[in-house]
Amino acid sequence: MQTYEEMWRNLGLNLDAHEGLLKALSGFYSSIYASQKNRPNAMKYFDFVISEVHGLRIKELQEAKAQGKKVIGTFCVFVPEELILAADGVCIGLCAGAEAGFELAEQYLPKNTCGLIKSFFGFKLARLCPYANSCDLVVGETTCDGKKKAYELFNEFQPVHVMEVPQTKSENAKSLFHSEVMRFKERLEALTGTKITAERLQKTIQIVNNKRRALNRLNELRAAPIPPISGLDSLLINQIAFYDDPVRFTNAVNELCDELEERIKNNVGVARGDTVRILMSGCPMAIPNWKIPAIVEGTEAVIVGEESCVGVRNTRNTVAEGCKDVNEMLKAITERYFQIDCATFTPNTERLNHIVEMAETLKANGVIHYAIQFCQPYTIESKRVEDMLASKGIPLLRLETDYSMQDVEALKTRIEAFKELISP
Ligand code: BJ8
Repeated sequence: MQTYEEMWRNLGLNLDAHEGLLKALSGFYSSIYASQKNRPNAMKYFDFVISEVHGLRIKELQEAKAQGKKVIGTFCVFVPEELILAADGVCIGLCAGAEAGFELAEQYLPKNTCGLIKSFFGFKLARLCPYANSCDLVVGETTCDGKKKAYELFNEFQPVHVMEVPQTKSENAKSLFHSEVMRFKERLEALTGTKITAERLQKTIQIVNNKRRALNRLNELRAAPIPPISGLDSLLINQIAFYDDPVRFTNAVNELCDELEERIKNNVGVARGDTVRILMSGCPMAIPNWKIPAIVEGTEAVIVGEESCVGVRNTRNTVAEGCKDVNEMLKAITERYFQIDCATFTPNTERLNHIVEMAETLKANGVIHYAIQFCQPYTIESKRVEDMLASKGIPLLRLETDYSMQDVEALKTRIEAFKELISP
């Protein structure tokens, strides 16, 4: 622990506040995760990774930096990880899911800003995040208004490269995004001094595709009649995907899936076959945002899927492999990323269809739509989700909440009532 303290001090963290945060995180984690029954053995790896979330992984980042590598932080799944790795960078997803630092953040941002934005801002200002402080570059994007305006202010504290992400799926918009992918490539090459060659990019496309394939494999196994893994554990794995070493992580997920396949064969799982199955849909849940899943699974229902950027929205499409040169690869990257059905796009019909498809494949009894309070894109789009699901006879509960624990009892009551309503 001594070595980590030194490292945290060198990273400029507020050691007292940081210690408080780690204590709270570890208490929250054990109360939610340790009480789960019949977890797969292979979850031990992910438990270990989370126990070292600000320790070993940060040490690895410092070692990578000492070898001349650059650490690049991202806030959105529109930022191509393949390019960062091909430029010999380390890619870290930075979104934060806790309200620590909100008061400081509110000196810069309106109170009624979504928690995700206030959280990344607050963590930086309160000097709590060793990931943000390890970054040589932070990549923002013009998705929602809150984020794009917050990056202008964030740039005062850390260099930010903003990628322009369009708001429609037209051909013009795709060309714009393609030019942004190329501009990002150039920025990365200038920062790292490493040329992104066809050989390098081909390899990193495979690395990231393999990570997505492993996560998709995990998600598909959750369609089994007896769910082999909880929603809480699956969410944790999807959260860790953003900051762990991608090759090591992929191996760990595949090992877990081997175990889950055995469980399915032997009718072993985390719940009985008649348990209420819920699909979660909506805003991303960054660590340690486990509030809703903990309440849902605390009612003895099981979450069988996440239609979210910390979930299937981030994994379901892969980049075409087998391209001959860098230009073709950049086009393939553009095609893949442009399929992401974020609510900041209009219209966003693909997402509505995809939610129905997921609910049917995973045999969900109902869908819970989750929006972070003050997130306009997802809160407004939830009406269209509701209408679409109603037309297919799939029940939906719309929830809007923040990162505080004040509404836990009220949420519990609503979720329990929904569960009763959809019980088979
Ligand atoms: S691709 S979902 S990661 S933008 S919750 S900050 S939208 S006000 S996170 Fe997202 Fe990329 Fe889209 Fe995914 Fe704004 Fe809403 Fe806050 Fe949000």
